[in-house]
Amino acid sequence: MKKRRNWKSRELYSKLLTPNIFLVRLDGRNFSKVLENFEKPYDLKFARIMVECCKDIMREFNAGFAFTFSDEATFLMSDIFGCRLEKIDSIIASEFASRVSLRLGFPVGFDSRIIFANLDEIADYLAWRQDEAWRNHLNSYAFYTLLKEIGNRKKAQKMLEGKKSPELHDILHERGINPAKTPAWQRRGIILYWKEIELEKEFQGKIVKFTRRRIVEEWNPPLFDSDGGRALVDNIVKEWFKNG
Ligand SMILES: Nc1nc2c(ncn2[C@@H]2O[C@H](COP(=O)(O)OP(=O)(O)O)[C@@H](O)[C@H]2O)c(=O)[nH]1
Ligand SMILES: [Mg+2]
Repeated sequence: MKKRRNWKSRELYSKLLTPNIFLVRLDGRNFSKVLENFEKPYDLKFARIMVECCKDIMREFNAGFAFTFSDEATFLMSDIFGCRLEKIDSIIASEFASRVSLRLGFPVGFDSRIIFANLDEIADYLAWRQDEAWRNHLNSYAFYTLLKEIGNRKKAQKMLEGKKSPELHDILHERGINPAKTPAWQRRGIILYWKEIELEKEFQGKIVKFTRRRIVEEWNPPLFDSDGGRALVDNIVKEWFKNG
């Protein structure tokens, strides 16, 4: 048999490892095009699809939480696939993308990256993504409001170029839109996490108590930069460890 090069040794990245606990963030590829025919700036149907797919991933890989807005989702995970980075990135992205595709009814893709975070830094990471959700929200509402008014995408984009949050606020207020009154999930994102709930059922004539882990969907999360937000994140992490 012809001698082959040692191809196994060319799998140069297969030994890259993640830490034991890490965050994974997925982002939809080309979703400004993919969601062209969906409700703008926000489509509740699409947000529900993202939430359902996040729940699937949480169950499949016992993720500690999922935080999603727009076409992105972050998961807290520990020690899967021997912490092999290529495996984790590719499997989580493909498992998520296949589920979103099935629910949308056409094929879509997601990229994936690993983020190193200590447990006491997770609220800060989430606050960072929540800032992005808020910026997106102001931008999208301003863009679609101007587009409706002037009917020209390029002109609407031009009018928003270099505008900071207070100016975007003004554009919306002048047109009767209060960006602090839109649905909370559009401004703050949606967090999903595990909670142990007590249940009881009758067994051989007796009431038996037992606990079950359920995923809670929080469509109105606190600001992760607030005391309430940090306390929620602490609890989520504790609950995950208890059952991990
Ligand atoms: N119509 C619609 N579009 C959305 C919604 N959520 C996200 N998107 C689109 O998805 C894009 C996500 O941003 P980004 O990842 O930077 O863009 P991408 O590179 O095209 O995926 C947004 O700019 C929107 O165009 C939604 O609920 N409705
Ligand atoms: Mg995207």
